[in-house]
Amino acid sequence: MLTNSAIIEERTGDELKQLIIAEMKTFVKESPVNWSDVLQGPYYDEPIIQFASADDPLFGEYKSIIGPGHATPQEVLERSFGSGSYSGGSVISVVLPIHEAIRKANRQQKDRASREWALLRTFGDEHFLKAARVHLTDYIKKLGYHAAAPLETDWYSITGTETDPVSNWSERHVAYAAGLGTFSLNDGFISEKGIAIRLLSAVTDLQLPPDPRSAISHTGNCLLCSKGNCGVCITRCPVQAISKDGHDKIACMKFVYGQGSREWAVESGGEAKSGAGCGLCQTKVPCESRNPMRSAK
Ligand code: B12
Repeated sequence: MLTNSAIIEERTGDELKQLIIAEMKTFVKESPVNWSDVLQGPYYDEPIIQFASADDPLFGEYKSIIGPGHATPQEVLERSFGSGSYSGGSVISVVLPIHEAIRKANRQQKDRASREWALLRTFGDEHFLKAARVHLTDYIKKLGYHAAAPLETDWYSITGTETDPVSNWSERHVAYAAGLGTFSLNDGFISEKGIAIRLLSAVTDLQLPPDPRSAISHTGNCLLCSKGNCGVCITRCPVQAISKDGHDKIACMKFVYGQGSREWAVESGGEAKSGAGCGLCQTKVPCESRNPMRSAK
């Protein structure tokens, strides 16, 4: 059996990427946290995993695109492992496609999330994403490297919840940097497995070859933004929070995490603090489970 240092020394960067990808695919397939007895199925299907360089200048640009508080990968590593410890690294981003049965249930909905989507919000989002972030960083540590998942740190926060909610580590922007897809009209992230997904990420000092970004713009996978011929998510939104001009985050947030949503979460078997979510703009839309621009090109 190879020791951890032998695993590192004898493998190329691409082989190490494949090890991490295989580890996360196995975790998603086998973790009991990714299983609902109530739904008799998993929350998520096989993930897509890609990598960005920690030194990608885009992370610096996010200080103006998102806000000055958005952390760079260097800041993530230095906050966890000490200032002056930084000498490069990688950002790992994971797309988790939502299982078909949960998407199908939400497709039938017109006014609020389905019971299945509400259960996903508590157990798939809050419980499983946490378990997967911890698993990913633990695995990299076992390989002998530092790793931190920003959403598991004590400095991670969401501010401006009354006016313009914004976090200091945006999983969608990280996924964009790793070449996993683009934003949509409604702000959602459209990957090759569509928009009905969840995202997680971690930063490591292990230097791995980055994946390329091929998107023509930051909204390149959105049919309406790219070809002007969609807008189905506008009609799906139960609170008219989406228009051709974009996404009203406050109207969305009040509905998605408000009192009614919390009550529906509990009634469905989830937790009040998670809310039921909504996701109507992510189901029964052309980008639900694929990149619609792939077939439209
Ligand atoms: C705060 C938050 C919300 C807020 C605000 C959302 C928002 N747009 O910011 C509210 C409460 C409204 C919300 C709602 C929902 N959320 Co939410 N939310 C978050 C959270 C915690 C932070 C998001 C954040 O910081 N955004 C930063 C701001 C700046 O991003 P933005 O406004 O979207 O970005 C725009 C600009 O940056 C712009 N842009 C301009 N110029 C440029 C240039 C470049 C190069 C780039 C890249 C971008 C760019 O493009 C973007 C789109 O217009 C993340 C988890 C995380 N930490 O990432 C989950 C997250 C974004 N939410 C998620 C989900 C699933 C939902 C809901 C479906 C609810 C549910 N669970 O059922 C709805 C969907 C709303 C929607 N249509 O996007 C998923 C996203 C899945 C996806 N496919 O996109 C995330 C990633 C959670 C997760 N771990 O998977 N959410």
